[in-house]
Amino acid sequence: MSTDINQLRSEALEAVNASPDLESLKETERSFLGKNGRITDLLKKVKGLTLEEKKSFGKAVNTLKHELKQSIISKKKNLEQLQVETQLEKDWIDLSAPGKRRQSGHIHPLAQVQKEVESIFQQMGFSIIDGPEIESEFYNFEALNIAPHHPARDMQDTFFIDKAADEKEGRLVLRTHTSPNQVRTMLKWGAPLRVIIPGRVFRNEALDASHEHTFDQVEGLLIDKNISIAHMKGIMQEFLAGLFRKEMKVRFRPGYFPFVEPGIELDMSCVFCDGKGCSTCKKSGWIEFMGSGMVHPNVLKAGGVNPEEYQGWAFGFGLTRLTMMRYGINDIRHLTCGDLRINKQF
Ligand code: FA5
Repeated sequence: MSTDINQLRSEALEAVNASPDLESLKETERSFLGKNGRITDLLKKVKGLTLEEKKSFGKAVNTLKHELKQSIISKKKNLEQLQVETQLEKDWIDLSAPGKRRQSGHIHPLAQVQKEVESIFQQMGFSIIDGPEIESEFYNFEALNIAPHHPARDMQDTFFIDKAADEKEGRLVLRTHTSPNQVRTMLKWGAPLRVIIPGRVFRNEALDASHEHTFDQVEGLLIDKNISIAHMKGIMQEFLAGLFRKEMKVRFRPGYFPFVEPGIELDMSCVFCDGKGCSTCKKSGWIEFMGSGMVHPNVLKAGGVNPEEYQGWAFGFGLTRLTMMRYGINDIRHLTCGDLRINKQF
């Protein structure tokens, strides 16, 4: 009997010792001390023994039971401690390790300049208006005093949308300039008006360093009583000085646009040489900046504004070309080619 107990004892203690985790320790405990465990079975046998046998065998089994329980408790503690340590090891972070730099986007140079333009005009009381990129022939041409077969249509080679024509508004086109919004804005808000309309325009152009098929313009429109071109001169000088952060001069030349009369080309003093003459301004000291003029009475009428009561001026400049000038970009195609190495410089 005592040999059996000794044998069982070493098996039980060995099994406890060898349990690799809490789960298998529980299993070991069950197999020795559970309802049908091997030590429990021995205890059941004690009942049938003589008093003398009970004293020695019963005592030995109980001692074994107690010893095993103690061994299980201490093993459990060890395993729990081990579990905590493993978890800590898993969770360990090297706080001194260098961080991972996340790439963050930034505003495209065109959008940066547009924001600045909007902010300067807003400070002078202009509202910012948006208009559709897909236009009707009516707003893009007719309402702007450009009749269907007028040669002036050739000045802006147009992309037409392949869709049935609307009887009143004609075919759909990708707008060739932001000017259609002159009439749209007058029809919507009436006079007086003081707005700028930035936006993307499209022309079937032969591409080169200064010509894109898709580029941005900013339209300006001011309608009120007793308005003259002198107001435009003041506003544009103020605007350019705000944008380039130095005193700027402007000059007028005659220009032709069917929707203004008189039509004016506005030049600004060269930002690179301050009017002294350099290679950018071809030694003239001036840079062509925008088309403009007094809004034609036919355009005012198309916008529902009485030309006897109100007059005003309009202008349109290339935001893409302005951005090139602002940042010294020598090829317009860089701006929309999608190469991040270019955008990241600004
Ligand atoms: C116009 O588009 C007129 N709507 C401007 C206007 C508005 C005149 C109101 C009178 C009153 P123009 O075709 O010149 O005008 O274009 C205006 C500006 O757009 C140009 O000065 C130039 O800066 C820019 N631009 C024209 N074509 C291109 C092109 N292919 N690529 C980049 N910029 C261009």
